[in-house]
Amino acid sequence: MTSSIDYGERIPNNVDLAGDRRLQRALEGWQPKFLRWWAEMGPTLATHDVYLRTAVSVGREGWAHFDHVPVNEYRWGIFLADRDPGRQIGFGEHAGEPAWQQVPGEYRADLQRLIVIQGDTEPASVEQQRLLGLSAPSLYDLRNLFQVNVEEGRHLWAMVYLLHAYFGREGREQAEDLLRRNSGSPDSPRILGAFNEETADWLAFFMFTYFTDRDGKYQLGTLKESAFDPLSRTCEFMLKEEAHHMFVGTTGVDRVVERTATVMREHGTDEVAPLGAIGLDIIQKYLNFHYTVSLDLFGGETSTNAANYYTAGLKGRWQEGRRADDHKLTDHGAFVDAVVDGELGQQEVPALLALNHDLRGQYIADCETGVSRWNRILAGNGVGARLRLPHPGFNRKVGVYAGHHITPDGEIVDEDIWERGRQRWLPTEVDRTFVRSLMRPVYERGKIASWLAPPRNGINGKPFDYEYVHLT
Ligand code: BYC
Repeated sequence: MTSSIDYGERIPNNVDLAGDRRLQRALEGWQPKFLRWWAEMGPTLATHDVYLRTAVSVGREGWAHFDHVPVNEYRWGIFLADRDPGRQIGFGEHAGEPAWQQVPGEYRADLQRLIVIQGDTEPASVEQQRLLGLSAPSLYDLRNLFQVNVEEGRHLWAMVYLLHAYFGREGREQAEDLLRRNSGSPDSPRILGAFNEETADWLAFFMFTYFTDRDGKYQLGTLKESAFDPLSRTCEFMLKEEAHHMFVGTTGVDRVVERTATVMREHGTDEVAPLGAIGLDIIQKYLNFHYTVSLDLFGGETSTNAANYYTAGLKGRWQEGRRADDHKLTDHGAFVDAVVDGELGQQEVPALLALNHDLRGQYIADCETGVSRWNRILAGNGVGARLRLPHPGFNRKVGVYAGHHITPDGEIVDEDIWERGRQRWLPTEVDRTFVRSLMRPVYERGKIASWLAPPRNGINGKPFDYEYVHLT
């Protein structure tokens, strides 16, 4: 079943909103609040227009349309992947039953919670990134920032649609709260820790889009397996958009590393700061920070919440369909990281309890691929130093490692030693101030900041020196 997107509507959608007047009116009531939030909390840099991608279809071929559009007039809409009428539940106690088109009463609270947590991250990231346009290293990068921002806004719409369409008055109240909480707010912060941290500079932005957006990829991947079909179809389409966000992170860090390595090679020195590049030590510290706060987003290593979600069919595993087991896991065991008698080790627990750990393991393996890429760039420039992922116990606030002091090498130490190491392992105020000092905007066509290599390709076949953004 293919449903096209109707751009004649006030809210573009492929869910036949016009056929449900009540829902349409409710969402049209939320729309001006979203736009007000966007004006207040969205990108601060004023632009005339930006070369943006807009979804025009959810099919495999040609789903996106590129054009210059004023950012405030971006057509945020509601797009679900096509419905498979024969879809069956793939795991848990309802495995083999038809996927749900409505929310079963007994799972209402849990499903709503998952949707709210997911929804909360989307506007949070826009808030975290709102000042970055003021220091963009090129028009190409500025365009990518806006692309990520408008799509995170659309992902908020995706979750708000589900709340309005399936969770009644409570869902509508939750949708309001998604605009009321703000990243870093002392009174009403965002729900998950990483979304209350500042994304204060472009190195942080690239690390965030590499590590934190990648958590998004994995969480959305598990929700795509959900028995609740509208959630599954929503996440399937979000994942398509998400790929570009990770591209921005992967190639962004590539380009920082490439520039640093080039300067090191050309000048035969590790001291690249006076030459306007970012030293590998600072890159490693940023990596350590963003990786570890992103690991916290997976929750505890053992989780009864995760077990209950799985058994109920609400949240599956990454690529559930490819797992060669019974998809119920009631008689299985799994090893999870643990601190046993003061030593780092593993502990066997029922597999159902270990699902956060399972997902985190998939994520870590994926993160390794980025590090290998960046190390190939270093090697290619004849630089001997290497980047690496720190031990998963380093700098953790959630799960078994929280409360322990663990070094990036995976050694348990006392608090004093850890605190003394902190400045070697995590960005200091001096590091951040230095990085910020490099963040001078470059808005001239085809030009780029000193600390970053240009991209290999432009967007949608356009060259790097294309006029991606018209400033006001
Ligand atoms: N911060 O049973 P546990 C994205 C709480 S990113 C604060 O281990 P569970 C994006 C937890 O709520 C993807 N609290 O946790 C990226 C629980 O509280 P209660 C976002 C935390 O539930 C970039 C208690 O600790 N999507 O899309 O198994 C840009 C016990 O925890 C945290 C999702 O996360 C934390 N980090 O797992 C834009 C998917 N971790 O119940 C977008 C939906 C745990 O005791 N969420 N707690 O009061 C979930 O699947 C799960 O809720 C979590 C936590 C994986 C987050």
